[in-house]
Amino acid sequence: MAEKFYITTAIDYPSGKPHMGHAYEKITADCIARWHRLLGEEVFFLTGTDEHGSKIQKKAKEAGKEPKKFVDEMVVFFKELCKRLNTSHDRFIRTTDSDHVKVSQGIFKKIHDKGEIYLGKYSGWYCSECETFYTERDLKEGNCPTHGKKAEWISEESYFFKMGAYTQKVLDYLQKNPSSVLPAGKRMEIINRVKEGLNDLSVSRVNVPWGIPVPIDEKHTQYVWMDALINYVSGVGAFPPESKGRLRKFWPADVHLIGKDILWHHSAIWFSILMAADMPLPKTVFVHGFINTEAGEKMSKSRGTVIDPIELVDRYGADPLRYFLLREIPFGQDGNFSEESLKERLNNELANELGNLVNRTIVMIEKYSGGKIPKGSVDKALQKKLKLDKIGKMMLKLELHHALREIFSFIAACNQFINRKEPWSLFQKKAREECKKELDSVLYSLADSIRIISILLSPFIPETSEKINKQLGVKPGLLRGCRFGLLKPGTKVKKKEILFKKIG
Ligand code: ME8
Repeated sequence: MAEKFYITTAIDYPSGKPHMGHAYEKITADCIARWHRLLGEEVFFLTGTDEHGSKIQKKAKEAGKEPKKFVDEMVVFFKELCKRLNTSHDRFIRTTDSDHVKVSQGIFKKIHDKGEIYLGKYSGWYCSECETFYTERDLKEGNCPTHGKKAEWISEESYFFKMGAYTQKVLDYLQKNPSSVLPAGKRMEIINRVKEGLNDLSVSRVNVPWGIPVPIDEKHTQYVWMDALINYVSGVGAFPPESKGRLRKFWPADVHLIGKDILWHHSAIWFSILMAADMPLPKTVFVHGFINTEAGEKMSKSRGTVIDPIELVDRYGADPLRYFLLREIPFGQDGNFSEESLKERLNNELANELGNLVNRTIVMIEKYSGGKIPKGSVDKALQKKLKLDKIGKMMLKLELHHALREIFSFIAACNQFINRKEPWSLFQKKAREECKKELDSVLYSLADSIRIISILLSPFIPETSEKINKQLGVKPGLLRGCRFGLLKPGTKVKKKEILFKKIG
């Protein structure tokens, strides 16, 4: 039976249009999901939107709309983003979906019925931008430590989750499981915070009507994180005991992919909730870095440095944007976005290295072999240049940028192979049997290598991979097809338009 792999992104606040951070998270998650499909695993990839809570309620009011109408309109942009980026998600969940509401209430009730939720009064600070409670000590001159916006004072009746009681359990779990939070530095960061102790968490609001009603007291709505985090369970199935196959098969998640600002919510809070609900914990919470401006600053609406990812796709195409983000930014670290660097990588790496290799090879097969892949054997020295094991290990360690660099070194090796073998000279001398044989083997080596390159690149730049397959006349392959010599001689190649147009 195929192994399963379940990956999620954070679900985005549809409070404004999607930004580069949203695009980056979806692209990286999609690349990982596609890699695991290549491994032959059964993959479930979940993304979506986080639609309740005071932040959305405020934005809807500012827009003069009912919250549901507001999110219905905004979600269109997020779905459009996924489509334009070519993400292969299995479900786009909205926290207003009725199955999610049911599951979210089910988990709340289960924890309550176990005696882990009690009624009390919350008095403290709250930032509606990140929907997070803060103590006086957390704030920076009265402002949210993450957003710098003024925190508001809240004093109201609230249900509390006894999160304080989970301090030691969460700490033990983090310490015993090196892969629970990655990269390692982020795990240490969270261990140190949890060591300071967890407080009981306010999990309901009486003054935020735009939320899921608390199942045991409809005056209250569920705290938006107590609703949003549960999407990872509802998105892949339903809450036990109703759940049939899917939840049982896919839970726990293999990877929750998130940005660094929400690590606390995904480790301290989420781990405690799951422990209270008697559910297994995710295998890895992977924290990616932030995309900053060219100058290394946070993208900001007021400074006009926010870039619309859909506009970038319009200008350059999805694959160049995907390639740039996956190659340029070491996965797990912050990175800067620069359109100039994107253009450089598009012109030099995608057009000159990859595009040229494919184009030259197809043209030569047409000219020197009547458009059909000749019979030949793959050059042994060239085969050795492909470090398949290394690439596989890098991908499992989520070193996406290293894996992509390694695939491109093989592309460079193929280009060097053409220059060294000079198929055009061999063609001139084709009357000599050994030259004809050598020419056939060079062409076969190149075509077979490109077939393998196309498989390896399919998680990174899927549209390009499809185009290469069409030109080579082959079907999409799996990782086990990355063995040399599998390309069928006689296959007809089809020259199409070049893969990447250079941009001035
Ligand atoms: O936090 N670069 O939603 P969100 C990279 N609804 N990633 C970034 C980024 C940037 N500049 N800015 C934000 C939320 N992100 C909650 C999540 S999950 C149950 C609920 C990342 O729309 C951010 O870290 O503010 C998060 O992982 C994702 O984008 C959505 O952020």
